[in-house]
Amino acid sequence: MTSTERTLVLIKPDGVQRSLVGEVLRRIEAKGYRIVALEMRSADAELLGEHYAEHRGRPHFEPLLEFMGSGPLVAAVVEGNRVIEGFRSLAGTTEPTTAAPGTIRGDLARAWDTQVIQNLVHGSDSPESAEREISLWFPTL
Ligand code: RTP
Ligand code: MG
Repeated sequence: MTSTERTLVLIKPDGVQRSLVGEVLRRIEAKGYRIVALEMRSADAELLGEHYAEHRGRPHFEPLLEFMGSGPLVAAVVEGNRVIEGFRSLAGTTEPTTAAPGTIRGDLARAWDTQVIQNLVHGSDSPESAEREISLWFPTL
C-alpha cells in the first residue's frame, strides 16, 4: 500500500539542548523520508497551546507548555510513504523508559524524572493532525 503523506516533526527543546538535531534528522533521512521544510524557532504559549489543544485541562498541560517553551526547538515537515505512522514508529512510544531500543526515544531519551515527559521529538498522530499542525507551524507551505 503506498500513500505519500506529510507529517509535522518537532525536535523538542531537550533534543536541541542535547545537540541531537543532526542525529534525529539523520534517522529521518536514512529511512528515506524527505525533509521539505525545516526551521529552528522559539514557540510562544499561544502556538504551543494550539498545538497541544487536546491536552488542555490535563494536569501535565501547563508543565508541557513550559517545557516546550523552555528553549529553541526545530520544526520540520517530513514527506514520504506512510510517513505519519512511519515517523511515530521511528520515534518510539511516549515514555522513554519503555520505548523500544532502536527508536529515537528508546535509544536517546533520558529516563524521565521531571513533571512532564521529555521525549525529544513530536510527530503528528493522524492525517487530520498532520494537516492541522503543518498549517499551524508552516502557514505559508
Ligand atoms: P507528542 O504528541 O509530543 O508527539 O507525543 P505523544 O503523541 O507520544 O504523546 P501525547 O500523549 O500526545 O502527549 C504529548 C506530550 O505531552 C507530554 N506528556 N506528559 N506527564 C505526563 O503524564 C505527560 N503525558 C504527556 C509528553 O511530552 C508527550 O510527548
Ligand atoms: Mg501526541
